[in-house]
Amino acid sequence: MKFDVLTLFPEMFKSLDESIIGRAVEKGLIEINLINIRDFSKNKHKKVDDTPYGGGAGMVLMPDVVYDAYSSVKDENAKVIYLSPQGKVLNQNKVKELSKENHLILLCGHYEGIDQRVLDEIVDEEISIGDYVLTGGELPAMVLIDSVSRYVEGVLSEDSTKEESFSNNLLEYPQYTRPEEFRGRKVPEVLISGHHENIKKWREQKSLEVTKQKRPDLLE
Ligand code: 4FD
Repeated sequence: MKFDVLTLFPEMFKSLDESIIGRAVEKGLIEINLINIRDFSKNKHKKVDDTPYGGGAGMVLMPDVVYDAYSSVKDENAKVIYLSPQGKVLNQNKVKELSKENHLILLCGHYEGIDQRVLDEIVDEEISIGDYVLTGGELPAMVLIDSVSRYVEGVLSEDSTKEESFSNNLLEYPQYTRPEEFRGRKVPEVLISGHHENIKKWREQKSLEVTKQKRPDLLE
């Protein structure tokens, strides 16, 4: 899976060098290519934005600069995603669907906005990571890269995406490790019993219980 990220702040993506995503990049399972939109400014001062037609506060990213950044990576088979609070809210089903793509181009906007004409020209899908506003689309792009990469073959161990939260519309059962007693709290007896069938039943029961208590909306 290849991710091309169009951003004014490529340095923000350094956190993806860590842990599981960092390892997936090293192993060549995913590729994260950062494109600094500013590199495509035609201006000697590297200007990328201008005042909005019609007046008002703030600045607007100029369409030609964004289009040239896009042109440097575009490919017929790529899907272009614009991260914005106006997009469809991301969920695990959408994540799974996106993981079947080979090439995603992620466009990170800003509070200042991007000229609508270049959005109309290049964007295939507008996605939001939740109903709140951030200073930029970079954190949402990282959320998308992380969540999608988990479904790329080889990134996680064999069955770790099979039993996790949301995979069956239920939350995960609680986990325990040593010691058997911590501050007076004991590990549930059944988990120590070694009775695999009872353990399975207990975990299913707990999954349902936890979901009812924390996220009843998932059961509706
Ligand atoms: N909820 C999200 C995405 C981006 C963002 C921006 C238009 C603001 C929240 C386009 C307005 C981008 C989200 C940048 N905030 N801020 O996914």
